[in-house]
Amino acid sequence: MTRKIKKILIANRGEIAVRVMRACRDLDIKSVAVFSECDSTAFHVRIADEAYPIGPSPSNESYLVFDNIIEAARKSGADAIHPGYGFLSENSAFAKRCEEEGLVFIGPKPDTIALLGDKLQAREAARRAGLPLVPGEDIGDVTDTQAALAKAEEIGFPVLVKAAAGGGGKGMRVVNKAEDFEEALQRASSEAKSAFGDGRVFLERYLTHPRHVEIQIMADEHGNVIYLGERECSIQRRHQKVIEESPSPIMTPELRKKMGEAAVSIARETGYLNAGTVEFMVDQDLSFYFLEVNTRLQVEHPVTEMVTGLDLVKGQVYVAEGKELPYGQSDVKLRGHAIECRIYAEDPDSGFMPSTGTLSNYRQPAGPGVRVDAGVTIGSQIPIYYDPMVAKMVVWGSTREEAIGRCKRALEEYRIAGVKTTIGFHQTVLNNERFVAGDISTRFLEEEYPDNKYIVLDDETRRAAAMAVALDKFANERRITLGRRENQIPEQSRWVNVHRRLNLKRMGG
Ligand code: MV4
Repeated sequence: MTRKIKKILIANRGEIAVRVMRACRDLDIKSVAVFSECDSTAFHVRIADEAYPIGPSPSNESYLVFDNIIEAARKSGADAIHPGYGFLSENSAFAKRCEEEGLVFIGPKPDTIALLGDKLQAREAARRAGLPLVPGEDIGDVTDTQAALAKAEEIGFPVLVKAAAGGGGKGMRVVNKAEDFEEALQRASSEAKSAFGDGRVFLERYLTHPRHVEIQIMADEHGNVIYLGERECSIQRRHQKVIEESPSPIMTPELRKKMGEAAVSIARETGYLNAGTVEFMVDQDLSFYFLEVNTRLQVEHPVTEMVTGLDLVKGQVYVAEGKELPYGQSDVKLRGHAIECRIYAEDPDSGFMPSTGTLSNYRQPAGPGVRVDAGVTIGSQIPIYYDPMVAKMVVWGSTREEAIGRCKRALEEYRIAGVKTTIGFHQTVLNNERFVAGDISTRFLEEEYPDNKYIVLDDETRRAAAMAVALDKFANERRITLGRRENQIPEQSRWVNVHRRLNLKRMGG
């Protein structure tokens, strides 16, 4: 059965609300924004066809309140709700409420969201579907420490205690030796109990240097389930992704097929519908293990869009209308390389503290292979209430090397004033030798930059450096014209030298 969606309410804010609204325009569907008090003039409100207030600034009084969102949907006459990511996107009770109200929830069925939100049930579903799992055990009764310790010994240390209701790194504890086990187990369980109201935990053998590689999937009501390649997301700090790319530097066609088919298997096992992501860890020897399934459109979805040429949000709407996926597995061809930098309003020089304020200047990069998904524009306020990500800068190149080059060029073009941003930090990582070689793991940032010691340049210094490089290049070109080729210095070392000079100057040297 197909149903035509004519108007979508976007139960979100910022760049993802804008992204979904753009898809609505492309599909000739009306869009409805909702906004909290501090968001009344926000960019997503201006892009929408209509907009409704849903309460005070704190998200638990606005973007998270079922009734307020349902009421806005009623008033506007929307026939569907897109939840974006975060907020209510993985809330099975909200998806159910939408169904009860006769609204299409653009995402999986409530039961699938509930099942995969429970990491123990997700693990069992993965087992049934034949996915590779890290050796592990359920801890039925956390008070039976003897039995739990026996399980840990059997798995072998180091073990990781994970909360069943956790995910995304919440409620995890590494235990290196038997003596530390009992305390870690009790703490993890009571933490999970107070954070999620669910103290169930399980154990897994702890992998010390895994890569985080995830597979994008898409499923329709007609039994079609496809995978759309992978995203490498190992560059993260404290479970917050910083840079994502596709393809993964370690991927081979054979491994992609194996991981893709594994992702499709768990989707079939759980009756999955719409867009989703199956997360895996990949070890140094290229063995891979199931982690969890994210039942939402992810922040980093544009990376997949850039290499597949497909519009995932459009696909989500098609599938939600009950239509067949407009593309099959054989239509999915990966072309070139995409890299995403998540630009946060955070200060890398003070432990990545959120930096709030008004954007007194805002200018985005553009040009070949550059896409910016932003939730802000010049004059926008960065409120304290929500995630401080201001934009995603995504670049495409025909090779990884070209993508890295364009990424650096685009970061230099960025102009943001009024708040501190992570742009300088991204530049540091993009110049890191190990990153350039693709030699990364989830430990990359802590290993390369212990104690948050990044060489981060402020906007003024970056601009001065860019000008100095340009001057240097100009001078060099003149020398070349004059035939003095011995003066040519490789681009990389020139850049580094200019920074060194500027840093010395700044320090009075
Ligand atoms: C692990 C692991 C090592 N061994 N499980 C973190 C978030 C959640 N999705 C699972 N996570 C991990 N599970 C075992 N058995 C290491 C992590 C992990 C991680 C995983 C993906 C991306 C970033 C990470 C950062 C730290 C730890």
